[in-house]
Amino acid sequence: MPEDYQYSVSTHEMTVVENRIADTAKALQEELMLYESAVEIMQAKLHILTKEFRLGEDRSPIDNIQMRVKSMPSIIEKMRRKNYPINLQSMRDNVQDIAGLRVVCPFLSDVYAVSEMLLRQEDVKLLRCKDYIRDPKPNGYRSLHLIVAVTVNLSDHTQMVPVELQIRTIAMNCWASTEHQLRYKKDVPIPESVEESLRQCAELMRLVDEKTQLMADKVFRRQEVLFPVEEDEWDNA
Ligand code: 0O2
Repeated sequence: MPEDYQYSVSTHEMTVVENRIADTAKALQEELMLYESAVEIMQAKLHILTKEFRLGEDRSPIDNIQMRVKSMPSIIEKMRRKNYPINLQSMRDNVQDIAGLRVVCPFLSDVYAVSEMLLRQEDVKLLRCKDYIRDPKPNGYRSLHLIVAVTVNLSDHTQMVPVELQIRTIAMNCWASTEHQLRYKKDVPIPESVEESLRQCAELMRLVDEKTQLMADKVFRRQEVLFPVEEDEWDNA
């Protein structure tokens, strides 16, 4: 084979590979843009609810919101861990927590109230619900997980994009953040004594949630009793 022919074949091959890499990078960028948009839409929905509550009730069922789009290395790590094929379609089909929001609520009742308010919205469809509050993980983890599909309107079409919502109380968030810190290296197991202490802390947090809920019930009911006029008016109407 003449030398320059060999060279031109390999250049062609290089161009094919380069084009393929460029196409994949563009497709990934477009895909991640969809997840970023979905997070922004959900964030806007939660901000609207917060503002509405602050105007009407002086208190919001949402204390704070954190959000993120999973990084590419973290998506690939999850697909490897779960033995999913590593490609774009597999990512779309199997990884539903690329877009994620964590909603922290003051009281337990707020967790379910926020969940109901979001699921009532027409452009939010529930795909999956995992209630780790009613059914905590063996290590003590508690949180309400919803996978919802949110409508993203693009220039020429509409797409439903999955978003994971973790809705939890301040106490549940405190436990999960601490546990996450202690488990700073996922592949290194923590001692059984620490696991046990974490389970005990989770139980303490459950009691905190119970007690704070009781206080909230008393305080908010007391406010209703302090201003009974409107209620009487309604009763007599
Ligand atoms: P990151 O960086 O927080 O996103 P599935 O998604 O259903 O296929 P998975 O991943 O087991 O499978 O779902 P699961 O159990 O509902 O939990 C997903 C997320 O919940 C985790 O995301 C954590 O954010 C949180 N989580 C679940 N269990 C625990 C726990 O024991 N401790 C703490 N601190 N958080 C937990 P990632 O992907 O692990 O990481």
